[in-house]
Amino acid sequence: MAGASDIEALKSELLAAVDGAGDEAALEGLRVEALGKKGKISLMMRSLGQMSPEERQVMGPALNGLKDTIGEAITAKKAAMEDAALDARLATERADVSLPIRPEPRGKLHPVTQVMEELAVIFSDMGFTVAEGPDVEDDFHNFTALNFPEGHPARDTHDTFFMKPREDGSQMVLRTHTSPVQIRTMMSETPPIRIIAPGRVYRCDWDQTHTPMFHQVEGLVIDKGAHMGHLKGVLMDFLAAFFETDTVEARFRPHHFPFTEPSAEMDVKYSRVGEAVKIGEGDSWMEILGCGMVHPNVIKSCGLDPDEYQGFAWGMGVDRLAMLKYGAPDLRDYFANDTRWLAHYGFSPLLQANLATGLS
Ligand code: 2U9
Repeated sequence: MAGASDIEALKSELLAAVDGAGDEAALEGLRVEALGKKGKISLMMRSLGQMSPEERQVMGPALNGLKDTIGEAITAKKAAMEDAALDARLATERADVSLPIRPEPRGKLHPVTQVMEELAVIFSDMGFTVAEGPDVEDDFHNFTALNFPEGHPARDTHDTFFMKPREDGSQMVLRTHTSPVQIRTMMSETPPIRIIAPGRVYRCDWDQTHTPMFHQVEGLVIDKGAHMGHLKGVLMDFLAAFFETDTVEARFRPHHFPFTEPSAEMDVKYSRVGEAVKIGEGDSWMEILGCGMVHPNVIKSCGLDPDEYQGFAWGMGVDRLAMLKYGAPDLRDYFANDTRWLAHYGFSPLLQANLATGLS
């Protein structure tokens, strides 16, 4: 029959075994061996029945105490094993968030993409939305609706790329300006309209300042009370934001476009700073964009009443804006796909243009 010394011996033996258990399976084996139905402690408990009441009074609590002690030791050892496993996993999976990202970013945004982003940010802030349309256009949207009469010499100044004639004799063109986008918007939406239309345009021309494909951004406002004062305000605010200056000095010279009446070219004062220019200082004037009030014939072509609605519009070259702001001097380099040029003149894709922390 088991005595107090047997209980002490079993306790030491089991505690040592729990302490030495190498993994959770060994621990589970120990639990069965000690506390299971046929375990050592259970067998000892069974012998309580053969004891005298006095012995039972001593041995009963002692055996229950042993059962609790071993149960607690197993639970504690199991928790320690789980903690150690978690610590080991965390050590192998640790990430140093202060390290620069890998692989190092190598791609750059093209200056034209950067300028397009900047334009969208500036004009969105003024309440404009960005509109897009197809590169291949029909004659109506590219010319007729914009008040270029058929056979009129103004069509020739656009150096148009014509597609193969279709069976009915009509010919699609590569759009020579983004103005067809505004035509489509005026025909499908109800004023007030405030949009910018950035995108690729095509003209058959190739030298240091002309490429057969280039980028334009045009803007259009159609509303009942729109006037030249609004046009001037929008353009002055745009130039100040884009060239990041408080002082824009501008003049409007009368000009002619078929789609606007009156029409003007806008010049700004500038000085040269290395390859780029500084707008708002200096003594020279530079033409920056064309603009005007939308011609009543254009408003009529889009199904709107020119006695009710008027509007203003402007257009400028995005590539030229990029050259002025960021200084890459030869337009042909913009489309040469030279990664050394892009590494020098490109922009980080991780730094998005915004008005709060700066455009570029
Ligand atoms: C609609 C009505 C009017 C868009 C305009 C200009 C003046 C202009 C040139 C600048 C340099 C093109 O890239 S460039 O060669 N554009 O001077 N564009 S007003 O006028 C519109 C457009 C659409 C319905």
